[in-house]
Amino acid sequence: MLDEHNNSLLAAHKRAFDYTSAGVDNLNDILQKLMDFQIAIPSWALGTGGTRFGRFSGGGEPGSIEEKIEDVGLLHTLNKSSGAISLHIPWDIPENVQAIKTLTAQYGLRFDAMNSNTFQDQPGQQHSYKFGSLQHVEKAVRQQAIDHNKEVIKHGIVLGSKSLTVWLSDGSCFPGQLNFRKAFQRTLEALAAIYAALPDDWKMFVEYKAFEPNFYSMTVGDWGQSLLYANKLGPKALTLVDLGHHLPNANIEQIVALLLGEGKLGGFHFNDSKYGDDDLTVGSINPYQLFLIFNELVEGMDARGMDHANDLGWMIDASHNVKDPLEDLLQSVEAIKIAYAQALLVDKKALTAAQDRNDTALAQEILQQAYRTDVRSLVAEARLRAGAALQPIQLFRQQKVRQHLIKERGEKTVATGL
Ligand code: LRH
Ligand code: MN
Repeated sequence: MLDEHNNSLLAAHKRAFDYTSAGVDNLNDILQKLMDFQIAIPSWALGTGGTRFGRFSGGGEPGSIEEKIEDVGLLHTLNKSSGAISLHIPWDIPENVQAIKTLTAQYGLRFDAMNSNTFQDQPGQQHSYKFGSLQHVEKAVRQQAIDHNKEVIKHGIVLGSKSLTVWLSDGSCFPGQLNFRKAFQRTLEALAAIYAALPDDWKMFVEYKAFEPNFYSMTVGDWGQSLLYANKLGPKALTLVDLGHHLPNANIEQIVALLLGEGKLGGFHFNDSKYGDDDLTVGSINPYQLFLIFNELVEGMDARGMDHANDLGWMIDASHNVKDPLEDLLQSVEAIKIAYAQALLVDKKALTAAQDRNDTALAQEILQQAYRTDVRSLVAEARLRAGAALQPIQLFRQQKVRQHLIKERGEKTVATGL
């Protein structure tokens, strides 16, 4: 199917690729970097998401962790760019670990960061997280949350994961509800207990968020607070930037540059948003911001001699209310690859020279020359050389994959997650 699809599109692709690649100096280096760049797919975003106002299921959703791995395997077969799955506990507790590892390996996938969940009360849970988890005024609640995170690490160790993402919904909804200083201190001590349980070769990502589900303060509310925790915890603790977790008009590319400069940037949850934590398709609202973020990433990683593909955590964190979840994820991966390719085209020497001469207009010309270059054929060529589809969504639709999934799984299957 892939070969038939690619052969039918090859002539048009070659024309576009020959045109765009003609102007590119380090072409093979860029294509290799694009082929190596893998983005982890969230296990909680393979079904239809919803809001408090409603959820409209699309059918054929994965009803088990096995089916979730199959769906990520399908994405990876189509774009050879989704080579990892990020699990959320307890939404995805692997019953038969060996079978799960074998299935995952069959699709050429690995397990990226494990995600803990102390933002929901599980059936039969002794203590409620209504007023927080690691920040909670009661030691027993904090201990319960610490134990849960240790459980998540254990699950990750047997699966071969090498990192834990801690996102805390902890905070307050009203002035006076919380003593910020004590909440910070309790959270730090609890994170330190979790940090102590990390194997030597693991990382802990501290994910910050400006608001929701608390609407007055969040106890890990912005990049500064996340950096504070990560610095106080130790070298295995790093910050995690979820693009949707900022206040309106925040300059995320500057935050990324500074965290990278400090050697404390751990990774990303890619998505897009216009208002709040909308978890929309990557690059669907503000693709220029995504390009500017990758421009800072390439510049900052090269300045530190970092390996683009492996030295940071590249993950999607999105929710699909109106699109087919798999098409939405294919579009998100494509948008990330396009932004990365454009950033690799920036003439860094010329930009630095313009900056050193305060030639602001020229600096913008150099930056937008790269942003306004249509790099889709470079990204497609990287897929072709990796044995994937030139046009993944086209092939997904041509092969009526969703219809097949509905026939196999039915209309009503619901995937665990948000
Ligand atoms: C919180 C968040 C976090 C996940 C959750 C599914 O908004 O971004 O990363 O645990 O979404
Ligand atoms: Mn996130």
